[in-house]
Amino acid sequence: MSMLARTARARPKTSNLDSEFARDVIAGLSARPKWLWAKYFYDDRGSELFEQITALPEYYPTRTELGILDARAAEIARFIPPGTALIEFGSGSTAKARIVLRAAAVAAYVPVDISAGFLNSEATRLARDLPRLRILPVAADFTTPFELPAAIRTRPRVGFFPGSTIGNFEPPQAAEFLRHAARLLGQRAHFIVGVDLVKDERVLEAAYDDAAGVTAAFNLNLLRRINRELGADFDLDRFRHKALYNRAQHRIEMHLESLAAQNVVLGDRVIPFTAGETIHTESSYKYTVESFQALAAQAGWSPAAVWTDPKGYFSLHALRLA
Ligand code: AVJ
Repeated sequence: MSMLARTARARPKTSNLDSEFARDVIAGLSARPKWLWAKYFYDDRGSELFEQITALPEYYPTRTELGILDARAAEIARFIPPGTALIEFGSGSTAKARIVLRAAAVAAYVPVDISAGFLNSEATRLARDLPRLRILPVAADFTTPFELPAAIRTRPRVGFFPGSTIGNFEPPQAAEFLRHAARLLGQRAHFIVGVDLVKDERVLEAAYDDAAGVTAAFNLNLLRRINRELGADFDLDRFRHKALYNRAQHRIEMHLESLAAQNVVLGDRVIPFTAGETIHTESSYKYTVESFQALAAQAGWSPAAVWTDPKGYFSLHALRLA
């Protein structure tokens, strides 16, 4: 089966009000406080904006993690036996995987991403650069159960989950995800996970509220997506991006704040906002090396190695099943 056929088939249609996207949006906007799933940021435009975020001077995670991967590629490769299938959760851009693919004897690369368009263009670029690598993209929401391609059934498996995307889960859901990943990857698997670390609040808040306004555009794009795909009438000029560090919960929160009392129409519903009311659109949890290892242990994963950068901003964990 061709890559395009596979992704086209797995891509859910979200243009009607019975879709899962519609149901999640209606449920979130009917709740108090209002909230939306961060995974819905990543339509094609959102994925592009996120790529721009990763290049911002304030957004340290991507370049810090790339630095760790570069410096430690040989050590990381020791956890990747010859013939491995490398399964990347929420792959986005393949920049990080490329470092691993260059250093280790990976036979098959399975990028899993919710954004089918972005997934396919990245897979096509990678295939051009690494013609001998078997690339098996899976367009799926990795937060819900999905199947691995049958072609990798007999291969050793290593999971790859960089970017601190695990920080988007509430800690109990992060543990549940790690348990699912253990089941999916199986018995002798390793898991390489990138985790952003607790640090100075000013550094954290700047990373999520950049001077150029790219993060603001990324956050507001969610309302644009709801307008386009669900026919809502959010006025993007009457909401603003807000980012704050919640010290008690070790998390950055992103919100969209209503600048006025207003009603938004979505299908047959009217969603009222008071002035200053917010929609909580993302949590990005920060861990210490120890607090993350404790979380992973709850899901059956033991620490095999951990690497950090000189400033202690970011951590990369190699886990194995105990
Ligand atoms: C892709 C979830 C790791 O939390 O840092 C970046 C997303 N949101 N700027 C993060 C994000 C705002 C990012 N993750």
